[in-house]
Formats: sequence, structure tokens, C-alpha cells
Amino acid sequence: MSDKAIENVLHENRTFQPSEAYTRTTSITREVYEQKYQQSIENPEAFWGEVAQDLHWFEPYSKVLDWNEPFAQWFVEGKTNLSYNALDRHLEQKGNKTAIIWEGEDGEVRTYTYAELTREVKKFSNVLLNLGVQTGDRVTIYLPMIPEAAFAMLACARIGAVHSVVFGGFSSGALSDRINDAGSKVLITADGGYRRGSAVPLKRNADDAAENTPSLQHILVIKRTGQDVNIKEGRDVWYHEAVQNVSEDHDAVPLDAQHPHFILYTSGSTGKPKGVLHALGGYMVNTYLTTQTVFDLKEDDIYWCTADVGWITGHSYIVYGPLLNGATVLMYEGAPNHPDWGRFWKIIEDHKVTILYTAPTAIRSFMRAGSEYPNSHDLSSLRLLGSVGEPINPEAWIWYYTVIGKEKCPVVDTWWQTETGSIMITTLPGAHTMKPGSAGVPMYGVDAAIVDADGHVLGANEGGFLVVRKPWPSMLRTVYGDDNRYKTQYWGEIPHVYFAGDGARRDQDGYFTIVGRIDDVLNVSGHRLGTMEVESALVSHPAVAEAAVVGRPDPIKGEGIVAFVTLQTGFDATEQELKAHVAKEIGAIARPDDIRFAEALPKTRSGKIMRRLLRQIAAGQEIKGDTSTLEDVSVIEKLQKAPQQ
Ligand code: 6R9
Repeated sequence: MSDKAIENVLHENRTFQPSEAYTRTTSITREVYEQKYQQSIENPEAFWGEVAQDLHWFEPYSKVLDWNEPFAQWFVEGKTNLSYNALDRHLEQKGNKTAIIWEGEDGEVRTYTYAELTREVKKFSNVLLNLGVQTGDRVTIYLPMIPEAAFAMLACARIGAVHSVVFGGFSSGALSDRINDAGSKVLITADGGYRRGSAVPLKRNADDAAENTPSLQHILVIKRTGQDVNIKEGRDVWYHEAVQNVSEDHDAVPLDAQHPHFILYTSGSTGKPKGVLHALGGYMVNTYLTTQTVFDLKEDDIYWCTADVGWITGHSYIVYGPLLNGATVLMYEGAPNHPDWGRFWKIIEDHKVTILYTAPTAIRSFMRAGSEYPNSHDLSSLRLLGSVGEPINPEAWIWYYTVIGKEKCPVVDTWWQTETGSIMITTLPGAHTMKPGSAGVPMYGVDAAIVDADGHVLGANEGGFLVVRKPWPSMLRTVYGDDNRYKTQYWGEIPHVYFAGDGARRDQDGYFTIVGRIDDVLNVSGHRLGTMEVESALVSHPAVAEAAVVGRPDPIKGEGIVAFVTLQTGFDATEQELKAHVAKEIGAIARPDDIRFAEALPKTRSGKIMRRLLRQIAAGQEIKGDTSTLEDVSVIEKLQKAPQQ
């Protein structure tokens, strides 16, 4: 976050009370929260054991938690199935209730009742079984935001295959790395997907990715755009053909609560993304409870989370959490500005959306586009707003609250991560005073604290590291295939606590304000990207000798990407060429905003690039702090003088 934005947060002291109209509708009061929170921290096993009873277990658990730091087992010996709990469990009462309302970018609408969705998922499960997918096998999903993405995830969960969803905006290279790390047997993709009116060639990317993926046996292709694709005999299978002759019956497989539910790759401070592994039982119980509590779900809600299923928010709060609660979920395929910036508001009006959960970067884009877009739609169905993915600046919060929520909808600013699986810090609607820019208080079972580098708890308003001191059910279980990385990066930075990688402070009322990442991870439009990932993409270009990537405050994206590059002698490359190269290597989200060519990068005498200085240069700030360790001071002057392209 920029210094200016931090200043803003520091100086923002307006607070907002939930409206009386809202508090009348909820049973979760401040007292209820306090009491439950207390109980969840004092006796987590009793607390979570009771929550888990809302769900179906084929065989009961013998123990709620077995904690062998840093490895947790939740609901030991329990047998369950997430697909069963999200679908079959509701059929008797809610078979005819709408589970998914899907709107395509082209305006097509499809709806599925719980009975219909269950049937689709059973068929999808049988298609996967026919392709030879067995319990424990990994399946990579590379799809646009179409209902089949949810079917595919729920089908994997149903048969006990471990899904790894790869965001459809990632490149073929990023896709093949993820297929190889997981050792996936099957890849599920589509011919293409729509984005701002044009069709993205997913199958072509999949073909490129599959050139170097020894574990991959089949590609299952869903028809979405109808564009021409290459179908490789024996390897590729059209979904619409495969589904024709399969049975509509399938009994969900009872799986151990520790069964690996999914892998999701996310960026860390090294070049290689980590496969965050979530286990079935704990993830299920925690996403079930947080969806119900944080969104204060009501039977007739139309709930819309605008994330993509390729990110954790899409996993936990489009697919699993809402369906576990038998809610009606809206899914939208396309861009927020197609055909114009009124699209979201039209969707809300058309489908009478009651809960909207989106990201600060989207809110800032809407603000810039202008209030006339939301103002020309009927948003009166909305009753609750949520924010996720990055710190929300108070201006954006207040615009969201007034222009979208008309000062009657509480805003929940939810802090959590791919690794935490579910929401960790937030206010509860109706229960808590809202402070723009401050996420709020810990959710049930979350023992969050602000500590210094030695693990000492800091006082009110002192900035430090955000940590969690006790295990919680939806915590990651490991980094796929790398227990050691899990131990050292999450539980080894500061002894005996989970290290989130965020800087934060806690005020006198116990509210946590997240300042941003303290590691080499950028948050670009709410998406995590490692600076090292972008650097390795840059140096893979033949002309690039060395690259250093830093973040720079950006009014819309939160953070923009600035790359400092030195070229190989005798080689040349343009800024456009290098930007396009990164987009091709990783995906469009990683395209640098600015590339600065330099003769040399500022390094310490031991050869470490001084990123702190580069960050200041990228932000156009004066160089502050110690430069005495710099090997060659003149490098700095040259970089500052370099033309800003
Ligand atoms: C859910 C998700 C996690 C990182 C996290 C933090 C930032 C997320 C936030 C927030 C401030 C919030 N972050 N929510 N910062 N306030 N409400 O976004 O997961 O993609 O893994 O990113 O995002 O820096 O560490 P993920």
C-alpha cells in the first residue's frame, strides 16, 4: 500500500453502526459473537464438534482435533463427502430450490435447482470414472466461469479425486507447471470462454500445455464457444459426447476427513508457486460455518460472489460454502465492464441479488467509471456487501457503502488467504461497528495476534506481523509434495505460530488493520503474484540479463508491477516486447505496467538486489534510508534519471 493510502487509513476515524433496519433482521448480536468466540477459543474441540454435527458423516469422528505442530488432523476417523453435504443432503427439503443462477457474458441465463445440480454432478462423476479417474487421483480444471466448473469441482469431491483449479487467465506454461507439480491424470477444459466479447482459446492453451505433461492421460473438453479446436484421438474427449451414455446415479464415496480435498497454487516469495493443500473435513466445516455467519445467510438470499473459481474465494465462497448451506448462488461468466460499467448493477437488478461479495479493485474501477451506472439501476434488493482480496481504502469503502449499499447494507471486509481456506478476520453484519479500512475482529476459532520478529505480542496500534496462534479447521495441511516448505514458511518464521506474511496492527478495540504483504509478494488487482515469478519470466527472454520486479502503488489495481531490466550485451528488446513476453509466460495479470531499462541494478556488496531502493524509485519517491551498503552509488542516480516510460 502507498504511503498516502496508509496515511488515509491512519487518519480515517469515522465509524459506522449497522442500521437498525439491519440489526432487526439478525440474531447474531455482539453478545452472541463474544460468547461464541470465547467458547471457540477456550474449547475449540467442543465448539467445532458441535458445528460439524450440522453436516452428514457416514462414520462419526472419534476426536475433533489431533494437533502435532504444525500438522493438524481435524475430525479424526470421520468419514464424509463434501459433494454429498452440498447436494444430496438438501434434496429432501430443497430439491426444487435454485442452487445456481448462471449468467453468461453474452446474456444467456441458465438455472439449476438442487435436484438438477445433483443430477449434473452425478453424471459428471460417472464421466470421470469412465476416464479412469480414481479416488486420490489429481484432476486439473482449466475452465471459464461456466456452471460446468462447479460441476467438475463437485464431481471430483464426490469421487474423491483431488482437484487443482487453474485460473483460465493463466498461460499454457503456467498450466503445464501446475499439471506436472500435481501429477494430474486428467485435464478438464473448454474450447474457449468469453471475455469482453471475444473468445479466449482455452483448448489451444491446453494443447500447448499438454506437450510436456507425462502424467496426463486425457483432456475432457466442454463446448462453450463452438470455436474450432483440435481433438486428439485417444487423448481428448468431448464432454457432451461422453455424458450421453452415462448413468444419472452415483453414490457419493465416503472419504476420510483427512482426505486431500484440493490443491490450489498460489504465489509465495520464491519463483515457484506453492500447491496449497486443503483437507476435506476441516475445510468443509469451516467454510460451512463462515459462509453462514459472515454473510448471515437467509433462506431466500440470492448470493453473488464475483470472484473466479480459479482463486480460493471462488472455491470457498462461490462453490463450497454457499452450497453447503443450501443457498442460491449467482455465477457470472464475464467482465465487469461488458458491454459497459453498468453490467454488475444490471445483474443485481435482474436477479434481485441480496448479497454482493467483491474486491476493492473492482470497487475502485466502478468509482472511477462513475456513480451514474449504479444509480440508473434498482439495487434495492441488496442487504449485505462484502469485500475481499486486498486492503480496502476508506474512500472506496465509503463509496461502496453509500452508493451501492445506500447506507443500509453493512459492509464486511474479510481478511483471509488461500492458505487459511476460509474467512479469518471480519466484522459480523449487525453485530459490529464498522471501521472503513480495518477488517475487524477474528472469526470463531481464530486466535490472531500482532507480534514482532521474536514472537512477542505488540501493544495496541503497534505495527507488526499478523500471526495465528492456534490451528483452525480449514488451515492448509501442507504444501503439496513439500512438507518442509510448509513447516519453514508458515510455522518456522516465528516459532509456534502460523505466519501469514501480512503486516498489520490491532487497535484498542481489538480491530485488525491489514497493511499489506511484508514478503516479495505483490497484490495486483487482488491477485497474488511473486516478484520472483515475474523476474524468472523476464530472464527467460533471450535479451534479458537480469531483472528486478517491485510493486508500485496503483489507484485502481492496488499495486502495479514495475520491472527493472538489464539487457545482454549485443541484444535489444522493446518495452512492449518484454511486457508481452511476461503475459505469454504467466498470463495477462502478470504483465508489467512499466519496464525500466538500466545498465546495472543496485546491489549490496554481497550481490543482493536492494529492492527497498527500487520500490522507492518505482514510486517516484526520494531515496530514504541507508545506502551505504550499496556497491555502486552511481547506479541509483542513473536509475532515477532513466526516462519514465
Ligand atoms: C482470499 C484471498 C491473500 C492475501 C493476504 C492479504 C490480502 C486478502 C484482505 C487482504 C487486506 C483484506 N488480503 N483479503 N488484505 N484486507 N480484506 O484474497 O486469498 O489470493 O491467497 O490472497 O491478500 O495480503 O495475505 P489470496
